[in-house]
Amino acid sequence: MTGLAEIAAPAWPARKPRLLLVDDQPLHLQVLYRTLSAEHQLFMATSGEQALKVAREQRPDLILLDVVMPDADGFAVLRQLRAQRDTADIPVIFVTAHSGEDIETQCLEAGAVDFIPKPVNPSVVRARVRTHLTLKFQSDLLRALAFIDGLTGVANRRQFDERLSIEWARAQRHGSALSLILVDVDHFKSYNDHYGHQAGDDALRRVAACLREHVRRGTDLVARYGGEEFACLLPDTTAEDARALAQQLLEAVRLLAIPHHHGGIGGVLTASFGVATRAGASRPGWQPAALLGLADAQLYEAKRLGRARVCA
Ligand code: GH3
Ligand code: MG
Ligand code: MG
Ligand code: MG
Repeated sequence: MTGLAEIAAPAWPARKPRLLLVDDQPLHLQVLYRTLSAEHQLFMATSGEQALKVAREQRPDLILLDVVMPDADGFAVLRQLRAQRDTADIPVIFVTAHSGEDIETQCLEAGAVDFIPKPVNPSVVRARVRTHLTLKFQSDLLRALAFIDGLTGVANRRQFDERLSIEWARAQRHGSALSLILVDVDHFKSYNDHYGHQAGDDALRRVAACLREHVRRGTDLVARYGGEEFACLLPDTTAEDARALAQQLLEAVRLLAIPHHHGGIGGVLTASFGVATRAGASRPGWQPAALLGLADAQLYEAKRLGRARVCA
C-alpha cells in the first residue's frame, strides 16, 4: 500500500525543513527545540518583534507561534506576517497554554493552520509539524508547476504574462528600458512532418535550453509563448543590447546543428527573432500588449525577409 508520506515525498525538498519557533519563555523553546531539532533546521525568537524579523530574513517553511507574549501577541504577529508579501504564505501553528473551544476557534479564524495546546506532547508536535510541512511543500510544488511549461521546463505563458505586467510597471516607475525578444522556430511544421512529433518535441526542448543558457541575467525570463514560439523578457536592457543578444541567440540555435533537410535553412533548424524595446518615459495608452505587438511585427518582418534572422 502507498502511504501518504510516499505520495507526498516528491514535494519534499532535499534539505531539512526550516522552522521558526517563537515563545517568550526560554524553557518552552527548549522543549520544542529538543522535540524538533533532529529533523529540522530551527530558528528561534523570544518576542513578536524578533519573530517578524527572523521570518523576513530566513523565510521558514512553517512557524510555531506562542499566543501570549508581552510585546506583540501571536495574533498581532500573524496579522503582520500576512500583511507582508515575503511572509504572507508561511503557515503558522499557534501554541498556547490557553485551552478551550473559544481560543482554538479564535486561532483558526485568525488564519493559523493549526493549534497545539501547552504543555506540548512531543510526538503530537512532530506529527502535526510533518502534516503541515507536507501540505506546504505540496502547495509550493503545485504553484511552481502552474508557472512552468511541461515540455521544455521554461516559464509558461501565464508566468510570462504576469512578469510582463510587473516589469512593465517597474520600467514605467523608474523610466528604465524593457526589451522583449520573440523567437519563432522556422519551418517547424515540415520538421514535424518529416522527423516526427517526438523529434519535434526534442528539438523544442533543445531550443529552450539553448535560449536559457544564453539569456542569463537573474532578472531575465525565458518563456514558451506558444507552440514553437518563445519569448525572452529583458528588464533594464537597451534596444542595442537586446538586438545583440538576439543575434547571439540566432547563432546559438544554428550551432545546435539540429538537422533539418526538408525545408530547413542550410540543412539545420533555425529560428527567426523579433525585438522590441520600451525606453524612457511612458506614452498615453502605452500598454504591455504594445511591446508584444511591436516584437511580433518585427518577427513577421524577419519571416518575410527569408527567416533565420533578427529584425529590430
Ligand atoms: P514558419 O517558418 O513560418 O514559422 O513556419 P512553421 O512551419 O514553423 O510555422 P507554422 O505555424 O505553420 O507551424 C508551427 C508548427 O509547430 C506546427 C505545429 O505542429 C508545431 N508545434 C507546435 N507546438 C508543438 C509541440 O509542442 N511539439 C511539436 N512537436 N510540434 C509543435
Ligand atoms: Mg508566552
Ligand atoms: Mg509560429
Ligand atoms: Mg514557426
